[in-house]
Amino acid sequence: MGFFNRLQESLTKTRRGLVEKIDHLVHRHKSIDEELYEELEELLIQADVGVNTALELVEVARRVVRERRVADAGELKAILKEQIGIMLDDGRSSINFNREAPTVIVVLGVNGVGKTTTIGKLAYLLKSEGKKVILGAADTFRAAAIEQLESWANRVGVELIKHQEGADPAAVAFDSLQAARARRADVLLIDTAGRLHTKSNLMEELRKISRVLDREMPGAPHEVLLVLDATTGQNAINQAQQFSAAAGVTGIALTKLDGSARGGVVIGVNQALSIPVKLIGIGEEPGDLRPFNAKEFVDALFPG
Ligand SMILES: Nc1nc2c(ncn2[C@@H]2O[C@H](COP(=O)(O)OP(=O)(O)O)[C@@H](O)[C@H]2O)c(=O)[nH]1
Ligand SMILES: [Mg+2]
Repeated sequence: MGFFNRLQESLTKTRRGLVEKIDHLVHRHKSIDEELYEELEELLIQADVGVNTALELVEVARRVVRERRVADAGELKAILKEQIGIMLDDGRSSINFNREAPTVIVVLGVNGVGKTTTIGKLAYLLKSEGKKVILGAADTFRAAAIEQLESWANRVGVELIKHQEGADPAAVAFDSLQAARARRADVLLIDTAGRLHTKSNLMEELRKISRVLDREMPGAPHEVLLVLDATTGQNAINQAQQFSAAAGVTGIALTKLDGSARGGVVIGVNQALSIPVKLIGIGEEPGDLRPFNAKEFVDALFPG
């Protein structure tokens, strides 16, 4: 099965919670009135697009309906599909590759969202594009975290730079960058811890990693990817707010869209912080990560 079909399948629950409800709504109403807009707003909020984004979408729908003199409620679905596509397609959804190698990508996020797995899958994706990839194991909090990344490195066939458990993550980042340069790697992917004793501690550690990288290679990291778990809905948006305030997030990798009923969060996350979603994860296998494409996403969500 191709990625598009699997994406479509992985959005089944989200489609049920959003698109099929829109279908029912417009069938019940036939004509477009105030009550319809109110129900639409509620339905969007329930589908995890977030309150502000829901309000914004309904506003946009109203404007389009007025401008195009739409009378039939049945046309509302196509308008929403179109406008969600426009919202998501902000032209910044691809990974920032630096002109000078290596491109340094730091991966952040709370425990369990899928950072390490996303790095493994991203290494696989980049390698399949002919790029030389190195991984840096800067989540030194637990030995198991280093081993997990190492097993991905072996599985995908890329090199890993690691220190002992408990080592300074910034030192691992520094050594990884040295190694990436020495071996002429195209991309360095750095894993980080999701939890320390306190949150301010974690944020300080992440800032230190960035400082050390920038000192070694001005401009690095070129991408700070925040990993968010799509099954956590509004929580994901809260995490995005916290991390982006502290760590200069440049893009989002949204994982676990497979089996999530909360795929609407893609729209909310993108809008709430104006940080583009760059990657989406739909499973645990190496091939289950894909650059985010707004058109592909809305086509999978709103088939037909
Ligand atoms: N179904 C599914 N599971 C995922 C996805 N990404 C990660 N996982 C699983 O989520 C769990 C936590 O992932 P991990 O990479 O260890 O998270 P980390 O703590 O942020 O590094 C693991 O069991 C992964 O296999 C995804 O896109 N889909
Ligand atoms: Mg991890």
